[in-house]
Amino acid sequence: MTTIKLAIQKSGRLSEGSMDLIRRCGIKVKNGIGKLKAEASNFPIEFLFLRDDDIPGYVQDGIADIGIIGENVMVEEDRDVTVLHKLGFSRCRLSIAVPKGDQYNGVKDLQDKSIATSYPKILKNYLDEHGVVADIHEISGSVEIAPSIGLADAVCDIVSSGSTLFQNGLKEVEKIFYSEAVMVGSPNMAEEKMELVRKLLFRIKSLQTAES
Ligand code: PRT
Ligand code: ZN
Repeated sequence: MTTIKLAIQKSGRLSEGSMDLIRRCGIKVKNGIGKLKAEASNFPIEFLFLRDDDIPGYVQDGIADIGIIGENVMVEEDRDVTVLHKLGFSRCRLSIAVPKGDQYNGVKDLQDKSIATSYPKILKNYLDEHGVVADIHEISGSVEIAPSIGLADAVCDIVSSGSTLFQNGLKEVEKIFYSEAVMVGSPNMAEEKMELVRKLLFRIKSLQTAES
């Protein structure tokens, strides 16, 4: 029997929303969370629990058929995957922030500055579009402390409420990318699998219609 494999973030800001969506679709997950794999008792689907950054690659390579990730990760990873549906949770934005005492009049002020980020591709695209050349420092975590320890003049990081920036003495000056959770799929999925994916998407869309 055909089954589809759905890659979900193992633990983090997408995990709860992803599992909650599956449950609300009426899908019963057997042998629970915390493991690396799980199955459902009433839908031909298997779950793979992974780090979010690895999901686009797994979907591209067909290890998973579909996955749930933030659009920020999808664009940054730049793999051969297609967005099947926007899911409306884990909304956030990617923004540039500078120390709150700094003068800032516009994106041109970033010329020749150093900017710390975990999203070098999205940042570079944005700077290129605005004709600004800056020194992009790729770091994988704790981006917001970079200016206070002298590592960079500015940061480009995910913002939700804005309180992390505030606590680190930074002000948001450019909102460069808006993101929410999306379901992605491999562009060359077999038709029998696509049929199951359509069934799942139909349930998700019905939920969203009922809630709007
Ligand atoms: O371990 P793994 O690699 O799977 O997880 P991760 O640490 O890379 O990601 P995680 O769980 O932090 O976030 C997963 C996804 O959730 C992100 O890729 C975004 O699409 C989305 N998301 C939504 C967020 C936030 N909101 C968010 N607030 N991702 C990160 N943050 C962080 C941000 O990095 C910053 O440190 O929260 C802080 C800012 O929050 P505020 O509310 O203080 O502004
Ligand atoms: Zn990650």
